[in-house]
Amino acid sequence: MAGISQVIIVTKIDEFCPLVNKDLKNVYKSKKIKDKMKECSDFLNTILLLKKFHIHQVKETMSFIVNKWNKWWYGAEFFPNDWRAVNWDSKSKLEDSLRTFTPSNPDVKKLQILLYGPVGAGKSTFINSLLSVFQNRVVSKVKAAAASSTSCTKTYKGFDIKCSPSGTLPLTIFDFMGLEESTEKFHPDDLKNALRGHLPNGYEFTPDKPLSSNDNRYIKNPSEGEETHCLVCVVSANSVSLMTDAVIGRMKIALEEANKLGIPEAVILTMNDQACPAVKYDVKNIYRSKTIKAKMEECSNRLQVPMTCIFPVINYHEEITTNNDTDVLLLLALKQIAHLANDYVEIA
Ligand SMILES: Nc1nc2c(ncn2[C@@H]2O[C@H](COP(=O)(O)OP(=O)(O)O)[C@@H](O)[C@H]2O)c(=O)[nH]1
Ligand SMILES: [Mg+2]
Repeated sequence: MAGISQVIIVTKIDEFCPLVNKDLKNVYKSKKIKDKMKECSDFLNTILLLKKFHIHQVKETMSFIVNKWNKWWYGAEFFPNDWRAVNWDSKSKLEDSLRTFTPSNPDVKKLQILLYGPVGAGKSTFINSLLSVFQNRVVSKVKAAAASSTSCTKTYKGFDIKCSPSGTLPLTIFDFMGLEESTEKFHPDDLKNALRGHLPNGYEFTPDKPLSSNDNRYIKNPSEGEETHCLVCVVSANSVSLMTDAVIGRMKIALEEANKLGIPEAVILTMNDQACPAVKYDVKNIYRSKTIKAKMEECSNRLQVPMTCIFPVINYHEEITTNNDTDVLLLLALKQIAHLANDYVEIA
């Protein structure tokens, strides 16, 4: 049976060591402090160091304690400040900016966003989460998988995001069939067809056969409004390290194809609540968690997508009500995607 957790708080470390008195950051450089900790650890193995409070050092000391606490409690290391600035009070401003967004090209009524990525990464749940934000309730319109081995999505379907009072946002999000480890349930040429606007909304995938240009469902001369304007890869933070080279390779082929056509790309990193317990506890920790930044960097390296195009979110996956902080992260990601897509359709 696990015993009651025990901690030693070592106080007055500034009085004890002049080096620490000069600068708190020296705490783990000081040999004196280390020796003292060794003495304590004969009794216990969890030690928190505390500097005697001086009013002008309260903030620094508090952040030091909070960081130690997070490391001890969640196993999560934190940056002293958010490394990417987020205004958590900006929800209604973000919602308004998306509601009133107008594509810069009059021939494009709705920006076409294509979601792509491994089965179970959270593509369908991401669409449900965006629908939820604008309806202020958790929506489950798109079928999401309970277990994530095979794709629930068998049809190429575009979703509009309802919002009041204007009706829908000026973008359509297409849920593409999920990438599977072994056998693919769609032909790779169908992805190329989707990027170029040849696939009709509602098209049903066939594993070994792409939509032929002779098929009457094939859109022969897609208008600018029918092409894909942004390719969004959806990846789970929880499994970014576990993705096989084969899956990464297929995602990179899609990204290269988009690149060839000049279509911008973005990555939605989901399941950050599973990747870092401190983020599950409080969404606002997302840009302070070193774990999440490392996941984003890994994603950036493996997919060769810049960090500026990677957006970590938490999807509504078990909640029954929406909340401000989760909404803000989802809205920030959607706003950036809308801007990337709009840059593509903008007439020079
Ligand atoms: N904890 C957590 N679970 C998620 C998140 N996003 C999706 N899920 C769950 O992951 C599973 C697969 O999601 P789904 O949207 O069907 O993946 P898809 O195959 O990419 O469409 C579902 O059980 C979701 O509830 C997230 O951000 N956090
Ligand atoms: Mg799906």
